[in-house]
Amino acid sequence: PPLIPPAELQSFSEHLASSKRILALLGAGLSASSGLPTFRGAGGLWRTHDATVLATPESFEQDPGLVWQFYSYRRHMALKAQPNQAHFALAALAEKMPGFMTLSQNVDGLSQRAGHARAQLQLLHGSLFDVKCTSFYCDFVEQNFADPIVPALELPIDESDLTSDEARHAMSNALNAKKQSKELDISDEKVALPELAERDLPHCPKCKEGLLRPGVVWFGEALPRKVLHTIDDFVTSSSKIDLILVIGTSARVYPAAGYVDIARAKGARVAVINTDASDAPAGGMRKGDWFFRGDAARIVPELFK
Ligand code: BJW
Repeated sequence: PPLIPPAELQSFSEHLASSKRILALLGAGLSASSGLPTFRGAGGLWRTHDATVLATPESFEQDPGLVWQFYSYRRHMALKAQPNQAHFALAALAEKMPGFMTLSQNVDGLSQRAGHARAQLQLLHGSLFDVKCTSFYCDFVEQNFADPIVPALELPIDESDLTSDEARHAMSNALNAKKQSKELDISDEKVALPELAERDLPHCPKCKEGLLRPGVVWFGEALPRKVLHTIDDFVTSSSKIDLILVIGTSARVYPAAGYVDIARAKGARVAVINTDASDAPAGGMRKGDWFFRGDAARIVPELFK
């Protein structure tokens, strides 16, 4: 059977062709086929921890070492992952259409690496590769792609299947060990987590005191003000939004999910791309909406052909 029912593809394509103002709301499902796990459902556990519980200021307060291990692991995985065809298709649409704006909940950097124009890409939940000082008195923020960000966060390597010669070499040369990809998967609870002292965690190079934290938005925290303003401007500067694409997101986290209703209120038709037929936006599906069921990495490029 075709990936997308032909009649639906046609009605969508016609609407797309006549659209001038388009929003895309992206979630973790977009990067699923790049090998990065989603938050809810299968893969939402990191070791024994619910990923949405680790993504809170309370968890960081309680156990900054564990939370840094979680984020350091995800930085590493995101750097190893490659953008998929959907990331590239969205980047190409942005280039073609000045009235297109992407609202991404993803922190993995894959849209940027697919060449998505930054002015048309709003990062609602920050980035794994921003770090900021936690001290109230310090305003330090930077982009940081170092992997690991500090030596203590180096992934442990599996020495059991190395020869003793290799093991000795690997111990003295972590980089080489990485190349041999003997590193252990610390998302697996059976793998022992190295113990970390607070002084081994990333510290602020500016105030020399504060602990650094990932520049992502945790539950209960406000989204970046500049991002919210830019989206507000996009929405209010036009009397009409033609279409909102809701791609690979459970659309349950606010204020992100609220953009679906905001777009609808401006006349937008909604196209959902999701592997799970039950993951419609909170208000449910309406007449004129499309639900394209399947892997975003395969469906999105077809939709923009
Ligand atoms: C595929 C696929 C494939 C799989 N192809 N599809 C109103 C009502 C109720 C609560 C609130 C409200 N307003 C605010 C709240 C509180 C809270 C909230 O929304 N809670 C809800 C859970 C109820 N919101 C907040 O706290 C936000 N802040 C806030 O509101 O601040 C107010 C404030 C103002 C002023 C001062 C102070 C405060 C902040 C929310 C931050 C969310 N952060 C996280 C972590 C980011 C860092 C990190 O990555 O670690 O963001 S949580 C997590 O959820 C992450 C994601 O971006 C986000 C959304 O998840 P997403 O992307 O949808 O992933 P999944 O796993 O849920 O879904 C994947 C989907 O893909 C599924 O549907 C699959 O089927 C599908 N899929 N493979 C296509 N191959």
